[in-house]
Amino acid sequence: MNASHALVPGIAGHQRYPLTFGPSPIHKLQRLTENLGGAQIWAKRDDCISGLAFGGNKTRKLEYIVPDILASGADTIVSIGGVQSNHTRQVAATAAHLGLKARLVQERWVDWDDPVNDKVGNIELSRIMGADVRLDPRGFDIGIRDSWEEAIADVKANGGTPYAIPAGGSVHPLGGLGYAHWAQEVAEQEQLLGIFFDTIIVCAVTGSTQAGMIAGFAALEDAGGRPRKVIGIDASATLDKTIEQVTRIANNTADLIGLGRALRDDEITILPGWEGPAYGIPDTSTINAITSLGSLEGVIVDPVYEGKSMAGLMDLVRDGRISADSNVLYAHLGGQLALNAYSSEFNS
Ligand code: 5PA
Repeated sequence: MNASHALVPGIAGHQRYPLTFGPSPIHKLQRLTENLGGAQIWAKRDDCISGLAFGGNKTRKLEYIVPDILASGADTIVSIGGVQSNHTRQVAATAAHLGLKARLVQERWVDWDDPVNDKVGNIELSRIMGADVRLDPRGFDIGIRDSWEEAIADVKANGGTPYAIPAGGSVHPLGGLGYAHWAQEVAEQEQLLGIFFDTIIVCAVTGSTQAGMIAGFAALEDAGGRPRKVIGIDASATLDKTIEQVTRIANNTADLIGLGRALRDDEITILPGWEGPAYGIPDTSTINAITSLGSLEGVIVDPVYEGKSMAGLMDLVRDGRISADSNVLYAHLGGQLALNAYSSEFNS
């Protein structure tokens, strides 16, 4: 497959409003590769993708949602996440960039009593960017939330015109397109680097990141590309819901890009084992992954998402479940700002 064939058919038919600098960089994690002694490990850095409040995976998803926001004539984007949601921070940045208001519901998704949890990191930045941030005591669930529907109704009742984006942008009809585009970007970068990544590792919670990748890579494969595995690492600790949501969004995204078939079961892989005791709570494997990657590479991952997917990658490479002749691409999706609320984990 040459570069001109490295296209996800159908993605070009969807409008994209640029919020990113361009393709996110891919680089080798050489010292981690040597340390684990197996597969070759590379990272694609969506944490370095944008100048809008540190970017991350939601910025890429929002690129395909913004045209619809602008067409709707809305004046207020309404969205939801946990107290330290990366998604709501990226919605706040996008709203500021577009000159719109943001109304953010921050639920108590994590039982985490760090005294600065609702003051620093993501939530601090959302406040700086002028979002209307509302704390809500309700707990974690990746589905549609009453608190979010109440916020939408409240904006309307106060004369505003809301545009609603669900948690993680995932259940939004266009939520998977950003990562279908990511698949195309990977194929183009592979041509430049002269490498083929047979295994992708990605953190999964609300699902549209992995779902978009699955749809995008299926389209590349159907267009004659080599098969590869997209391994989701669950960080929701509600695995069945995440599998169901990834499957639904992957099929919806496949329709949007004209795949012309349903996705097969073997195209959807989400592994448990590194989610820790609950969503948002790290365990020893999470903390070890964070400190190992930090000390080996100077690359930072967070305790809610990327530390868990990195812990999964490390174990899968170490124990040979990912074979030593593999080229692995770790999708770094951002999220480091939440570390500000987890300093107690790194005091020694
Ligand atoms: C998030 C999500 P998905 O929700 O698309 O599966 O992505 C998981 C994920 N890595 C992985 C980072 C850094 C993330 O922020 N974050 C949510 C948020 O509110 O921030 C949607 C849960």
